[in-house]
Amino acid sequence: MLKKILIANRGEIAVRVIRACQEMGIATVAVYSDLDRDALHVRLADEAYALGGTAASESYLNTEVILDIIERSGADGVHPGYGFFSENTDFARAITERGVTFIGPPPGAIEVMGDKVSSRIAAQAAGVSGVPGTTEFLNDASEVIAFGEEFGWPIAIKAAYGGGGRGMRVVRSAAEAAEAFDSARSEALKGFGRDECYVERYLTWPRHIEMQIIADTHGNCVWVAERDCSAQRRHQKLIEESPAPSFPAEIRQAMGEAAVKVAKACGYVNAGTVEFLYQDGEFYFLEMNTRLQVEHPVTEMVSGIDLVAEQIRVASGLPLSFTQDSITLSGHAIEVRINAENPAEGKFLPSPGDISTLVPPAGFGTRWDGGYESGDTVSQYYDNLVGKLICWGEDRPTAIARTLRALREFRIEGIATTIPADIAILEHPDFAGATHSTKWVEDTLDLTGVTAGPAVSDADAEPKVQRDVDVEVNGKRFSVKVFVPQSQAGAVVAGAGPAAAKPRRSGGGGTAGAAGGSGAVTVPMQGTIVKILVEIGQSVEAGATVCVLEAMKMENNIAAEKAGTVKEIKVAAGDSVGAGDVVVVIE
Ligand code: MV4
Repeated sequence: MLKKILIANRGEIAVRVIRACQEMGIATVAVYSDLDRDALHVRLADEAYALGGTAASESYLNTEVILDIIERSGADGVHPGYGFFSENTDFARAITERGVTFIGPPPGAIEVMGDKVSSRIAAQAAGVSGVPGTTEFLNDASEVIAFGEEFGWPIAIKAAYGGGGRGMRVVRSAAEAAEAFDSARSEALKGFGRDECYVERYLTWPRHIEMQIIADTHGNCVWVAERDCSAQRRHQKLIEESPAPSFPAEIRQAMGEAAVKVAKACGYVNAGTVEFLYQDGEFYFLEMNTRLQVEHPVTEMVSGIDLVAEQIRVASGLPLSFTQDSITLSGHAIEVRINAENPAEGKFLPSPGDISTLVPPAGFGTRWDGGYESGDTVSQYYDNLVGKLICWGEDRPTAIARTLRALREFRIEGIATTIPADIAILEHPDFAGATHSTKWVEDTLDLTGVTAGPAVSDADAEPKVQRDVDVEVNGKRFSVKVFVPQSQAGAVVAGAGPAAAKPRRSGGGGTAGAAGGSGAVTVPMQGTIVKILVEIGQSVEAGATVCVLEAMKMENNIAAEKAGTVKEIKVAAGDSVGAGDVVVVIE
């Protein structure tokens, strides 16, 4: 059994792994960035080492520093959590080359499943089909039309090297094929650097169901239970549950066996998840996640299996502590992700800040996997997941009622959270009736009446002033209110001149700011610069995009508000920026 485990992560998953280690008598080593010096995971670990740096790229993704801390701490195992290095083969190899155990799958399995095309081919070879479609890359729109005529409309054009739905285009008739094919390819090229696309039948109202599997080094590979993750928004999961509602036992058995086939096909070891789309009694392979997932607790609550403890056992060379036949599933579990986002008017704007009060709910069947306590700060530099509330009941209605009670009991102040939106989802008859699909939150649920939770008391921070800003998100223009620290209030914000000077059309969607702006182009919200689209000396028109900002989990085009010549570029791709920061200066 491993003796000392370094957790190469932060937040709630780091806390989760530390707890499992402590219950197993394994020493724990935490790592922390400058901002996380006093974080909960640091407070709970036996030892803690500074990574230095603030942004993830400087700290939790700094391979060299982590490898050095592994050496200095004498850790004999590393748990990557999820995100960060959890699916990075170079990181896994660098660790195992040093004789230290990577608590996860073999690098080869990560590689096969990390690429959508190879994972589809591997699954197909194992007898597990994806949605009917082509495995060859498309050459021109005529092939799209031929496929649609043969398999029926609508169809989906997908980026072979894409993910998260980006680059996906739905084509409803031959007339739409050419334009859809071109835009899918150009978005794929822009987003992923590769424009290869393929085509599938489009499932109009699918459920997103994933199967938890775990395999040891003694030839045992089992499926544990499925999770329904259909309550999503822009490919971000909000609520997950197990078992999947209205899911026949024979489908569960067939999906479980299919997931095991896929795992065995790539020589999988440790915990993993095989994702499927489910519609009209049929399921189709979507992709495999070669890591422990955020939503693993719902599986633990219905099976009684501690998946992290099993991961550590498997990594230590021990067999699974259970067999396929010994697994018994009981009751119903629901997980709600509590994010530091303001769901008001359905906008889900990031809401980092100091948590003045955090008192999680408790009681029968109520679990809180949190990464923060009262007095901690949610930073704009990391994922804004505060924690997960997981509730168990002997049946789904009870689990829903318990989750609603717990959400209403939850006390969290100082930041806005997604709790009001979670309550709206759980109260909705479509959710209770399990008639929702992956499109329901965005296409059907009406969140306009939803407001942020208890008053966000932000007394300590610098007073903020409201700025009206027009931003472009995925090609669509939004008018948003941003609250920037008073000291930055004078900054001119891209796409919106000084609030006072800007006549706003009713219903938002204002035009770019006054041409007479200072020429300092700034960003309206915190985020990370993805790419710079101009050069020093280049002439730009008013409204031209000068850079792309990743924020709110999407790419936002930051536009010049006046024509001129680029005089100064103050940022580079990968830089983190805060609301109001100047990124480009135009003369
Ligand atoms: C689909 C689909 C319907 N039909 N493929 C979106 C992200 C990517 N992982 C696959 N996705 C989808 N592929 C066909 N042929 C619907 C989706 C989809 C989706 C899938 C899973 C979870 C959430 C989703 C949200 C929107 C669309």
